[in-house]
Amino acid sequence: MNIQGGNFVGSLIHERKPGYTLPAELYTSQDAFEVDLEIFFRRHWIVAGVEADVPEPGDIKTLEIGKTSIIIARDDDGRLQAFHNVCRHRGARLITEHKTSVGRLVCPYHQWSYDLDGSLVYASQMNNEIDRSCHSLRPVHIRSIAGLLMICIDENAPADIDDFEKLATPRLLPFGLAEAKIAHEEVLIEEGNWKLSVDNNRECYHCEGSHPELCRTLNGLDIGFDPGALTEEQLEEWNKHSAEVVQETARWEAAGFPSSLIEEITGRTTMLRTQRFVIAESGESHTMDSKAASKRLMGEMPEFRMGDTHMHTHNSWHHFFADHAVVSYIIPLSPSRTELRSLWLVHKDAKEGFDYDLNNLITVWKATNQQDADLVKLAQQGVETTGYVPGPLSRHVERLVDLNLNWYIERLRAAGY
Ligand code: 3BY
Ligand code: FES
Ligand code: FE
Repeated sequence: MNIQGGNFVGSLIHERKPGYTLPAELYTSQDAFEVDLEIFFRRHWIVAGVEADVPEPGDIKTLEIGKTSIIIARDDDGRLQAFHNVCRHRGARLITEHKTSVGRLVCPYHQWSYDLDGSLVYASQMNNEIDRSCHSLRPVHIRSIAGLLMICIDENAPADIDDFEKLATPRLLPFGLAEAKIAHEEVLIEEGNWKLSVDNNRECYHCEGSHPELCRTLNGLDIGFDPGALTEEQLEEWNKHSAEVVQETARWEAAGFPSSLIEEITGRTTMLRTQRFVIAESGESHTMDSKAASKRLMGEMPEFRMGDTHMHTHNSWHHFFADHAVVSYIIPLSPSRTELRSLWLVHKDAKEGFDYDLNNLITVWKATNQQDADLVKLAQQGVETTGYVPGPLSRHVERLVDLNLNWYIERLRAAGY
């Protein structure tokens, strides 16, 4: 255990009762924050964007994970690269913008220049003094899962990214994400611990009360609902919905699009949950009228009624439709602040104002994100007071919250806490 405050965190995770939310300090303390950053954002694979973030050679984007700054670049051969944003001379930060485009990475301090594959090509005045081949930018693991970018900062990246890739690729590939473009990008700072953002995302218990726009098209029963011992009325709704899900899943799968539930969480470092959901009404997209927002189909989508391919990892959640996709991922900023970045993707040739109306494209998820941010803030306000004690999770509608929190505890234990 090499992280400060590790023993305190260790005692907290032993206190957590399955079926309940976490002890307060796991959501509020600086110690838990440091441990979380190290374990879940440096040693785990995290979602870090999409290929469309860096579509052309020379395009770069940066990402801040605590004090660690990472550059993701597309090199001259079109390959994805990731490095520490730290010059190999005296350590200056190389790139200060979130996104930019460069021919080479030139350090602002003494102008050491690096190729987009990270190799040092020129060190003014010192070119003959040093072995340039020993001073490449320090690499970070990066992988594109059919267009979704995953990085791992730790040198010993978990190997189960291979399983993740095998499972996720057939789901994502038909959406042609690698050739999509970003139609809109939005950053929300949620005033809550990152785990409260994730807890909130793993249930639809709150949907009816908070998401009028999303509830037009998303059926909350799809979010890990467990029918267990329900009333007859609830059971009737569940049975009706399940029948439709079975029928549509069979139709999509017969057409060659895997759709049934994959829930690989417990026992994994790189978690994945995905399923193609049925969209209500016209069945096309998460828009106010449920119709496709973009006239251009994504990738190899054969038609608009292709449902909602929902996917989540421990730091992200995604919805892939036939006409567009919404990719959201979080990075913790402090114990009580979390950055949520959402990207709306459309086919690269889709033209704004002609193929899609931007406002129509983003209305549902823009509203949903803000509603969720408001809820996360309320939850953080509560857990920060002495009035908070861990509360019980419903086994019908909060099964995934419990599963996720169990996973969180399990990963910390696996790391020696
Ligand atoms: O759809 C999502 O990604 C999550 C799950 C339930 C509500 N929510 C916004
Ligand atoms: Fe980068 Fe000197 S610190 S060139
Ligand atoms: Fe929500």
